[in-house]
Amino acid sequence: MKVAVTGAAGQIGYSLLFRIASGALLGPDTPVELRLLEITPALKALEGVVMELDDCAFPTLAGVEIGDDPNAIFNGTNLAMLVGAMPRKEGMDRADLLAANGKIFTGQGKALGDNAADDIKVLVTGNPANTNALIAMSNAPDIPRERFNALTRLDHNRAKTQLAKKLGVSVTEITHLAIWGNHDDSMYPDLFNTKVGGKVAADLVEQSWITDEYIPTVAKRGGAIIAARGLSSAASAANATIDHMRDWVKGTEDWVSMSVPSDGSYGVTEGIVSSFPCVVKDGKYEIVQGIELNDFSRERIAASVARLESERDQVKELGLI
Ligand code: NAX
Repeated sequence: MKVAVTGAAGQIGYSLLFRIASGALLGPDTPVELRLLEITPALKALEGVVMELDDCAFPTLAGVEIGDDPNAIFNGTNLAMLVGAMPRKEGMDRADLLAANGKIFTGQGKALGDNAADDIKVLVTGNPANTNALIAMSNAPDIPRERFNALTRLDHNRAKTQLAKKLGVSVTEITHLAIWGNHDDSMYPDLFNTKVGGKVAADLVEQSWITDEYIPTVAKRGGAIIAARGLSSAASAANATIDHMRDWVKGTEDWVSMSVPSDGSYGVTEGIVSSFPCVVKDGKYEIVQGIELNDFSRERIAASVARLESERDQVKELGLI
């Protein structure tokens, strides 16, 4: 399997590549060829990372190719993890950030459309992930839309652990958890459908805890990690990227949170890339249907979807989609 990673010399890349190469993504029996994209000034650093990959002698690593040309790197790619993005710099507002990333994701979307394998699956981690996925998807009209996802699995994993800690249970007891909406501080973890040892999670905690502690803790976790570590989350983001792609390829038993192009389910505006509870079978995800959402959940989801609509409108105005 040819697995492309962009932003490969970055922080997340430094965790992600070694896990993919060691078999954590596709298992011990599937050789992977890594195809690593970086901007030209970062290629030297990337060469160093490749030396370290060599020095691991991973049995599942069949080869590594690096470069700064997306057309060459995406050639024949089966799985693409789009991690590299333009970070927000001082003086940049959200519109500047969307425009700067727009250039990257229009180009990479086109390059994927022109060069990737027929079974390509694309997962966007680089922020603003949902809208970057929308841009890439819109610029690759020959790739089915449902092959473009964005990462909300890190929010999902954070939400699971915070709930497990509150209730003093193992994460393995928690099922049917899902993040809805955008990967930003408006994302909504729904505890009214989450089960803990068969019971409804929301019945085991106070509503005030959900509103005032739980949701803000999950939403602000990235900031808390920056405050403590001096750097943004990287190993956990790499882990979530692997979790999402592995489940998309290999299938799921429980619900997982995936940001996918909306088909209008639950009133989420069609076409935007929003997080839903999903299950995967035979390499295809489905948005879980028939979930009951109470007024609180509907309000929170609508607020997050409104953010996504606003980002979509901005990138439309910029001519990126
Ligand atoms: P780094 O700044 O360490 O690495 C990013 C790398 O991308 C750099 O090496 C840079 O040279 C490269 N890059 C920039 N433009 C590129 C292009 N056009 N083609 C190829 N490579 C390019 O950031 P890192 O900490 O690794 O984070 C990467 C992205 O993940 C950021 O956008 C970040 O905001 C996002 N995150 C997303 C998360 C999520 O849950 N969706 C959580 C973690 C993370 O914050």
